[in-house]
Amino acid sequence: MSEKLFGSQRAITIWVVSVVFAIVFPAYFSVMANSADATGGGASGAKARWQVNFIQDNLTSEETMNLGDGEQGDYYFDLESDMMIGYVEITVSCNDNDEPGPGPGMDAVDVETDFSGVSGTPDDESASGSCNGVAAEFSIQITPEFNGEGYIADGVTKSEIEAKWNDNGSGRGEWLTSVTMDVNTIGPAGLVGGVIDSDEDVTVSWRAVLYTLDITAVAEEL
Ligand SMILES: [Ca+2]
Ligand SMILES: [Ca+2]
Repeated sequence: MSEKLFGSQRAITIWVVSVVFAIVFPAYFSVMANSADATGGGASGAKARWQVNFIQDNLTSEETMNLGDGEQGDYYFDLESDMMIGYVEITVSCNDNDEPGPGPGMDAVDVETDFSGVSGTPDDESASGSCNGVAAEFSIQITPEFNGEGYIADGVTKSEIEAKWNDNGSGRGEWLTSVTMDVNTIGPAGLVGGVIDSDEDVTVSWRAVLYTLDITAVAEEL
């Protein structure tokens, strides 16, 4: 070390103080950061007030089959997504146009799902309904509590919000809906009844509600 650098007692004092600060401050902030992580449960930032929005997209598909009495139709929906999956809606609809209007002649369907080909294997659904519009309707939640509505989150970290809204990879794969047709007719059994009504068109439609997160800090109100 040259005499120029340590030319005076004051210069030495400044140098020593600088070294002390250089060592102490990073250590101090490191300890504070670790402490914040321990209480906040996440690596990114402090607890604050956030506006949480969901940027949404829909994936839809639809298939119609003509089914005779007792016939089963298998309807497949392949769902792949890079976005998070909020929920999936399945609607089964049919209209008995051979004997319109409610009554004993109205056709009906039994609906069963098989979600064994879907990641996370959601619980299967089943229902029966008349062919007078929507015969069966299911909504299968993939991200718990997701309904698409934005909200204000207070006193949490950003990473806590990101951890909450996650489909954990569920919902991808082959969604199978099986529909069995029950043709009814007011005509006498056999030939005449069969002439009046022997089948019906059944449409299954799917809507997958997808989302990405949009989180922005909100200034505290004074
Ligand atoms: Ca009918
Ligand atoms: Ca019919």
